[in-house]
Amino acid sequence: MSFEEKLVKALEALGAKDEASVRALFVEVRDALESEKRTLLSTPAANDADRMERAKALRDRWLSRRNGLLAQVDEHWLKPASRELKPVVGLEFNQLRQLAKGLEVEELIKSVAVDSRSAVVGRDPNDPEGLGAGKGKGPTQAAEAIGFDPTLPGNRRPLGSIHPITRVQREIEEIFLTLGFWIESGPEIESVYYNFDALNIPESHPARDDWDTFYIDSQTVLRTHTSPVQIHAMEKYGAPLHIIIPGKCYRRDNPDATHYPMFHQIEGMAIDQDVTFADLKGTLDFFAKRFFGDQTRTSFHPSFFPFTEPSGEVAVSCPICDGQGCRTCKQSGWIEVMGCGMVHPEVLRRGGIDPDRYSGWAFGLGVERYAMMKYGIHDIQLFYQGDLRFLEQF
Ligand code: FA5
Repeated sequence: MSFEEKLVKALEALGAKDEASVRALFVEVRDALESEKRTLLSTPAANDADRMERAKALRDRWLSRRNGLLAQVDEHWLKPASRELKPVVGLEFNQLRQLAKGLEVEELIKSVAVDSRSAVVGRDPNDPEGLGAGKGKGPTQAAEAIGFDPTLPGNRRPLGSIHPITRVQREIEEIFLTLGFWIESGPEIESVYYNFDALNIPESHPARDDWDTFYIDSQTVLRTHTSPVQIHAMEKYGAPLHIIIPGKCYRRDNPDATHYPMFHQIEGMAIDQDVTFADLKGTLDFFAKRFFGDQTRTSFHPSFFPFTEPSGEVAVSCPICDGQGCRTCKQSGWIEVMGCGMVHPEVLRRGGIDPDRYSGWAFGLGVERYAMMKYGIHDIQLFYQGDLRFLEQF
């Protein structure tokens, strides 16, 4: 069976029932990825356009969000993995994702460029210093072989770049992946039950006004936050659980400098035995230092969310003025960056987890806010106006 055929089968159907057999499957996938990359780099291209086209095709084959090979690993191996195998599948999947970063077109073009330069000077790409001298072709033949005239001025072809929101989302994901969390996702079109009721927000609760949204019909909404995926994940995997949930959310908010009707959140959730608020504080303090810099301090204030008890807001010392007070932090020295708390026992129960045996914490943050702080952007609307003068800066 080819590795591609294996990707559309569940681990169980492939007989992968322990860590060793899961690892062996991932080795096969990684080998295939590296071999396809090597083939691309070593096959001469007719011209720049041909090279770019082939680089994009390889990138899409592996990384296309919809049906790329990595998406299939996610769909058929990671998501349905049993509770016992989930950690090793998650770990292997993360390593595969790291490796697959080398297939982004910018990276491939860089590698091709290094390869081409090596060929032009008649050197082996694995021997850029030419230590195995005499083996390479002469400069002219090599340049002809790859259809490249080094005497001509270079052709600059505009490359798309990664949207700042995606960039920041990936950066946050990486921090939690290194801590052993895995990525979970859920539907953007959500039932009223998961968006509200299961999160301890009954129909009469005033919090429904704060999270007013777009209704598809009386029982179906565009989700207002990523928190409903807490319930989906608990139902699916039970405890213990360590996940982050990035995704789009929608609210009936008028656009202004800090609000948009569509935005992105990242939810985090950890459930296990004896999990305490101290674990939550330690994890979020670590995260803040990684994202904003080692000098960052965190501060927790009491707050209210119906699905956590106790609940809090986390503030970080202003990364612009280091807590001295400036325009960005409105002279307070602090910036609020997320809501959090201990998962309410009723929410655990709704997810099918026994609150007498397990406890957990959760947080939710707005990605746009992080991107605005990171890049000093003062109007959220810039992210979604599609203005190239703005986007090309990233
Ligand atoms: C929530 O949505 C909670 N679900 C977060 C949570 C999860 C708390 C788990 C406790 C435990 P809140 O409504 O404050 O909380 O939204 C979180 C973040 O989403 C906000 O801080 C803000 O950065 C972002 N956000 C909310 N509405 C918008 C909007 N219209 N435009 C852009 N960002 C928004």
